[in-house]
Amino acid sequence: MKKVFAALMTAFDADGNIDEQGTREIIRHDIDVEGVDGLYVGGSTGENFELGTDEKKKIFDIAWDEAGSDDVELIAQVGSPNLHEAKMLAKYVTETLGFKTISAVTPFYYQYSFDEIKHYYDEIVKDVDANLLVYSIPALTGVNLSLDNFAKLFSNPKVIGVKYTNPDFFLLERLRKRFPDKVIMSGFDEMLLPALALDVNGCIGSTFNINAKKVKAEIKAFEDGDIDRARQLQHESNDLIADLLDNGIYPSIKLVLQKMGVHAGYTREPMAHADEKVKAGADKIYQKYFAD
Ligand code: MN9
Repeated sequence: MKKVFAALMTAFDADGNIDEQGTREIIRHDIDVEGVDGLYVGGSTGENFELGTDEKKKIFDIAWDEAGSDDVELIAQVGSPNLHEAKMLAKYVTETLGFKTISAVTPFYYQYSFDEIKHYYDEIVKDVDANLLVYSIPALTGVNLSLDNFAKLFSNPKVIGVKYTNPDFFLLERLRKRFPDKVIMSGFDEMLLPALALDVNGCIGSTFNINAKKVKAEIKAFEDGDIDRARQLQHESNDLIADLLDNGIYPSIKLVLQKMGVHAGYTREPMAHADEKVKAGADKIYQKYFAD
């Protein structure tokens, strides 16, 4: 069966410090209640690009300590435009901790040439015994990789695939056909069904922190050939996702988790804390989709 990974959230206290206990509770909820197959640690959903290096390490420490011996796969996102940091974190998660798979966002902010991007990936994997998934999210990074760019990145055997957070399904189809053995993980939860039709290997997403059971049912329906059922489940998930996006996705997922008894804490500034309107919106979402 295709794998479902939660893009792990980070719980922060009201001052923006990492709330270790809350983050552990999110991990336990994802594994024990949602039944995810894996966790993607240190991604956008973990507010990773708001963190300092020691804080990034702390998140990896918490995830490894809490879930390292669980029957789930763990992926550590180590990338950023700070290549020295990315290389150090790659070593840290694989050697000090025991992550087998790492991922790195395409370097952003400066408009790096493709050769610079290729060099970045080769450097990150060079001295570590780990496989890497490119994290491609053009809407947030501005970095668009072409099919030939992917071919060059994938020519490094340690670069085993991509977390594909991109609505370009023509490129997704071309990638799948040209690289049947590479791992392609779908990154837009609301587009899972068309991605399944193009034979992705699984999915990684923020909303799977609260909605993984329905997503697993959708994947099962798809694999059983019951496309009507799979489409119905995607419609239901997308009603939820549309409401979450409308109310502010990260604070809303955290507030829904809170309602589920998980101390998911606050988002970190500059991401705004939930005000009364957002809290009321999240209450409504919880009542509509999760209260029984
Ligand atoms: O990890 C997530 N991407 C971002 C992937 O949050 C930037 C997705 O799960 C989206 O949050 C989700 C809603 O658009 O698909």
